[in-house]
Amino acid sequence: MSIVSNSIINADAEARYLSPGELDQIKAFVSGGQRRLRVAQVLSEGRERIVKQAGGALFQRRPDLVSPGGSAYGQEMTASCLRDMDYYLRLVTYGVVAGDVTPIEEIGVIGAREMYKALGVPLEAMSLAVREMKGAAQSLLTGADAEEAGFYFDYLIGALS
Ligand SMILES: CCC1=C(C)/C(=C/C2=NC(=C\c3[nH]c(/C=C4\NC(=O)[C@H](C)[C@H]4CC)c(C)c3CCC(=O)O)/C(CCC(=O)O)=C2C)NC1=O
Repeated sequence: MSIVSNSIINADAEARYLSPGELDQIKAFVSGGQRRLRVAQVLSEGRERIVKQAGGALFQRRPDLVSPGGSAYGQEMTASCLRDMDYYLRLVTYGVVAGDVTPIEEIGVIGAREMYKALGVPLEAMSLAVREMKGAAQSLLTGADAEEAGFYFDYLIGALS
């Protein structure tokens, strides 16, 4: 789940001490800790604004989604769509904190293709929604913080397309 627990599991499986390489990776993880926590906090606190802004941008770009016959048409469907966006933003914060895409993958990517297919929701539009969230999130972040968050959004954009 994180580099720390993974390294310990791997080392203990071989009943050995953590290797210099593993300790280096953990050192990098720990020294980036303040940044990751700061980014996760900004995203968590900005979640309403990020989802609202990105949702607006998505429906402006893809008016077909909220038109009759569209996969987010009607108040309830639009609400489900925005809720899914909030789910994925939450998963991005998990990834940022863990310094690892595994939580995003396990909770939100595995099986997503089949699920959205069954629901009649185009996956590529879900990916676009995440792309819009990345844009909205980056307006709240600068420099290396924006890059840190961008990595997890990019992972998700790729995984959902
Ligand atoms: C945290 C992990 C997790 C995910 C990811 C998740 C997704 C998820 N999205 C769903 C529905 C939905 N998802 C959408 C989403 C969209 N429609 C569009 O056109 C857009 C492209 C997109 C928004 C950007 C919509 C409209 C529904 C409702 C579909 C329906 O009721 O027919 C459903 C079906 C059940 C329900 O409505 O709650 C699930 C399980 N649930 C989870 O627990």
